[in-house]
Amino acid sequence: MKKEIILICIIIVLISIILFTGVIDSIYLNFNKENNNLVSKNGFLKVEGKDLTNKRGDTIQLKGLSSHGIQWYSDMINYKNLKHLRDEWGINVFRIALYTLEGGYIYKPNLKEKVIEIIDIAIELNLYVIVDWHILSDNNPNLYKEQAKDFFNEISLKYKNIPNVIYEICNEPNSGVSWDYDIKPYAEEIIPLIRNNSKKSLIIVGTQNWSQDVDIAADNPLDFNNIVYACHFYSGDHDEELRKKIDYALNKNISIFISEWGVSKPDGDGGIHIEESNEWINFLDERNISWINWSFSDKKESSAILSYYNNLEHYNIDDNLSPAGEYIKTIINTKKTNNKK
Ligand code: IDC
Repeated sequence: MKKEIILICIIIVLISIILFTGVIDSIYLNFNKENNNLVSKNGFLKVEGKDLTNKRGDTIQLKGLSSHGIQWYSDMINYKNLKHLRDEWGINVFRIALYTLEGGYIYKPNLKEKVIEIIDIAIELNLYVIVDWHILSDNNPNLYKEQAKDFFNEISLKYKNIPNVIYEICNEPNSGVSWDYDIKPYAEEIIPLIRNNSKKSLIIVGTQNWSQDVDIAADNPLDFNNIVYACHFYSGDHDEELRKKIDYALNKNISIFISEWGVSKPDGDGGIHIEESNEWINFLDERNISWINWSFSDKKESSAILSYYNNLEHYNIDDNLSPAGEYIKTIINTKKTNNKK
């Protein structure tokens, strides 16, 4: 009798360990082919010429969503929702937009805690996660360079050698800020600092003109390995002209990463542009270029993928999609989007 009780206790303890350590999650992942693009299978991402590859050198395409500014829209970023996006939508990456200004990190340094919380959820879920230093109205990344250095030093030390974490060191330099004289020198200070802590981490570098002039970066690339250059577009406005810049850059053998794009006009609103978005997605799929959609939020603007919501307790993503959300859900896990043109 005693023996049986001991045996039952052991079984209960074992079951609890399995449930609480996420072993079930990883067993599930091992059997689920769709999830081959997650971190446990791919490890540290590497750049080989224009290609983004996994630890074995096979090309990989990341697809996922960006938060809106986490100083405003972070309630929806939790374990349950990110797991849903991973399992039902097929995302393999999530981007955390840490605004510097507009009530962001420069005013509220404790937003760092929120960043850490989201990184930890992403790691638990086996997702790649981008820590985006979201400069915007502060045009020039050098304006808050000292804060950026402290921030990236701390985060890359904390997540030393963790393959999930990708660093985006300046969202969109703009308004005349130059690649050669402003952004490149900034990157040359921030990159070694991150790499001293975590030498294999992938780093995304914003480019001049709201992260569009990737051709200029391609003419004067950084002298570091494992760097991808950010190109951002909004389908309501950007088209062939920008795609040509991407092809120019790829021909110069640098790697391009769409760390932000939206289905709307560049102001984040003004309707959704499906046909133009399909054209873009086909272009990116053909070139295996990774992309992140703006934004996982319920702001009342066309680019937000959730419709405005006021009952967070019973939140269910798929019942609350905006037209942008309905569209993004259909394209995120399909290699080729039907181009009706
Ligand atoms: C927009 C938001 C909008 C907000 C504005 C200013 O969608 O709600 O009022 O920022 O904070 C970008 C930027 C991104 C913009 C987005 C759409 O990286 O912060 O978000 N956009 O305008 N670059 C091009 C477009």
